[in-house]
Amino acid sequence: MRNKVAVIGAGHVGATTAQRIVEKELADVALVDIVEGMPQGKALDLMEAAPVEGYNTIIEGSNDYAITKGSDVVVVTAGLPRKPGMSRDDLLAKNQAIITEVTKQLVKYSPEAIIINVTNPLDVMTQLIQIVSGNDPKKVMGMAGVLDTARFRTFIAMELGVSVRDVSAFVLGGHGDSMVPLARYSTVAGIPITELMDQETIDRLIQRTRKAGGEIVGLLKTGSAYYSPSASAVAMVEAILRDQKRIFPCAVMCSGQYGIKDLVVGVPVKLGSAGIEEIIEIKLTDEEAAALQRSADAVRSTVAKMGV
Ligand code: TXD
Repeated sequence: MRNKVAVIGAGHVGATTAQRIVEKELADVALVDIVEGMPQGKALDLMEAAPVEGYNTIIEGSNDYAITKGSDVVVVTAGLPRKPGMSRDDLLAKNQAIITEVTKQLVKYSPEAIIINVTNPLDVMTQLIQIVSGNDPKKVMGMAGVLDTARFRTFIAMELGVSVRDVSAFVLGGHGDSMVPLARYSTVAGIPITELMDQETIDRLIQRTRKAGGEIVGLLKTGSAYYSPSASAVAMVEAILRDQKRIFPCAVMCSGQYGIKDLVVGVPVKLGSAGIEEIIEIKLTDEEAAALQRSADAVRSTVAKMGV
């Protein structure tokens, strides 16, 4: 049986996500955007790349959500991205209206689908999707931690001159400047980075990770990152469709884990065909726990601004 993934929003992140999914032959793709002709054009372009690249998957584009019917997974990227000088929270009002509408549409056509949100402010929009959809919380999640850890891994590998493949990293908390990268759980071939770098270097890499999204926005000037965000979203799609039981940091609704309740925030989870199959709780130091609480408080105060 062929799997189906709907990608909502055919902009930078959405189009690249769709491209990665069809190229990897993970699923057929339904690509939706409000701009007339644009998702149709990008989908047709990707269909015409298939003979050259050799993929057998099918992609269709439309302005009508009817094409998303029966999707196994939906990736939501609709909304406005940041411009230089904007924080992720500056996007709140505009993206709240968009995400509310998008969620109603996608639930109408795919009530059983697992939803992966990418739109910012990430944790808050994921919470909104959870509220509007009324879905099982196991089936709603946001992509941030996979990207944040990828960025941290990149900077660690660059600093030490080692392969990124041997670097693994751990980040908790909201997708914002308050995210909490955990150095003692970040390793190179199993060796904690605290054994390989001094504290000053680690602090510098953590700061760069926190600001990594802004660094790209500053360089691009007209939008935000999309190659690494789409790669990260697709890793989550793959974990679900292939039931890989991967352990990823994802933005999910907490129900008391880490002392956080009824709030979407980034924590390590097991991802498989049922969605979030487990939230993994690890012991934090007092300092780490306090940083996570501060991050959760920042998310909570933005959630409150939505008035839902
Ligand atoms: O780590 C992360 N989670 C992120 C988040 C990393 C990178 C980007 N992140 C956020 O994703 C970013 O802040 C934005 O909120 C979204 C999408 O970013 P992208 O760079 O893809 O933005 P684009 O290129 O502007 O694309 C957004 C598309 C655009 O084509 C709009 O026409 C469309 O969304 N859009 C809609 N599609 C369907 N339905 C509705 N209502 C709609 N409104 C806008």
